[in-house]
Amino acid sequence: MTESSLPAVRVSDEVREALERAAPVVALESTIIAHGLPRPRNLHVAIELEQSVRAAGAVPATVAVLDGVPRIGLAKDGLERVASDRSLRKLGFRDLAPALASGASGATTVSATAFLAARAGIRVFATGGLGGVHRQWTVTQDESADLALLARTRITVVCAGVKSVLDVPATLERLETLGISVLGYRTAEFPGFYLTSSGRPVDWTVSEPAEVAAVMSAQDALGGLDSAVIVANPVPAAEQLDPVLHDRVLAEGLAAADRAGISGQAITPFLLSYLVEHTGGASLEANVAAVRGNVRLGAEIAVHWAGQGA
Ligand code: PSU
Ligand code: MN
Repeated sequence: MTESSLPAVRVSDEVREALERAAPVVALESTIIAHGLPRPRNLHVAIELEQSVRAAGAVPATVAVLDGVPRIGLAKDGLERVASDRSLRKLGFRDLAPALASGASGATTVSATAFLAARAGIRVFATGGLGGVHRQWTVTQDESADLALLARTRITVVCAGVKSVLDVPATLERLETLGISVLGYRTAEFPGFYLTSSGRPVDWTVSEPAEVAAVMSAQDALGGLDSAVIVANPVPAAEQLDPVLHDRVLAEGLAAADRAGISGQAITPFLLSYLVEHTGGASLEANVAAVRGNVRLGAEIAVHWAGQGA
């Protein structure tokens, strides 16, 4: 897709040329950089992720909105801005039109990134964890817009599941209801983000990037399936958070949030920083390891999808 047919969106020259050649491209989100990882580590991770996509033979397309312009593919100064500008908003897909109209800048969540990437013709997207159904959903009705957007967007998303601060079983039920395919990558269990397994089964397991590309081809051959395929890729066992520590600290964090009367939007940042602090930073290392693995796998899938796999 060219800029002229997508006037509101600026696709970098490198990404546009890759798409025109049908070369492998991997979309990357920016919320994880701006709001998900501490500074200055976030910039180092952002740069490393792009390098790892290139090393695998694909072109990285980090997505963000800068000064009212959705950007697909950021140069170094764009990445630096996303990593350092504390005024950047967090933009879901419903925020895109108001952000464009007002000239706002923001990092894109999974929903906004998947929306923009798919519009530009990018089929593979790698991230850390998806948003999902929050604990206390029956009271708050808090469910990430990621799920609704992925229900109507034909894109393959590589992730390590959803964070255990969410309601994992409820999220899996919603994925089923919404018709989003879930493939365990070399696992029959849905990953637990910080943990290799959430303990919940998945219905389908694939073992190679080429198998994911085959699922994508089958989706196209069927037609009319405008929903996402999730490739659920566990953090390697050697790099996961110690499950005993995870379960203990999460339970303590949930109890602490309850005592402090924290609920709604505030609970996720509270629990995430509680986990980082009370695991001595180990949850952050597991988080980075998970993202790293997903981006590497996303690049391999994109290479196979472009017909260049071995
Ligand atoms: N999960 C993570 N780290 C993140 C996010 C999710 O482990 O940074 C971000 C993603 O950008 C995701 C968003 O799309 O949070 C979901 O936010 P919400 O629940 O507000 O939709
Ligand atoms: Mn929410």
